[in-house]
Amino acid sequence: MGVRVALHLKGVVDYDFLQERLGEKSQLLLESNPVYKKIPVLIHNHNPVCESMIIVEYADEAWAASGRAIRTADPYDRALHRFWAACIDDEVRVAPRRPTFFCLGWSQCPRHHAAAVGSHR
Ligand SMILES: N[C@@H](CCC(=O)N[C@@H](CS)C(=O)NCC(=O)O)C(=O)O
Repeated sequence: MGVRVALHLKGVVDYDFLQERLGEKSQLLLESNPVYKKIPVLIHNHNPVCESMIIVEYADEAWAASGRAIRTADPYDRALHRFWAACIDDEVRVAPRRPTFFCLGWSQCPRHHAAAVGSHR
């Protein structure tokens, strides 16, 4: 979800949105993120970018001239953003004991997605 919001803020609307199936990992996902084998993955100009926060930062830089700036210029605000992103990541990892953050399912969780931008197939 965060990646799609970031792309929207940058005015990037022309991309393929691919969903992974619950309990399965596509060949594209395994090839695109061989280290963590997790989504989201952004594929831009055939280059995979992994990890939500890194993807958002990448989008802000790759489409710097279009849409709205996602990140603030203030270093402290940036530090706060990184803190909360890491915090949410940690909470999701312990999801079974924290129902508030529990993912609904592979294809239902708003964070369960891979987005492909450009001509990758
Ligand atoms: N730190 C990663 C976490 C990604 C993550 O946990 N993805 C989950 C879906 S929300 C996933 O792919 N889970 C499948 C698995 O763990 O095998 C990020 O922020 O992108």
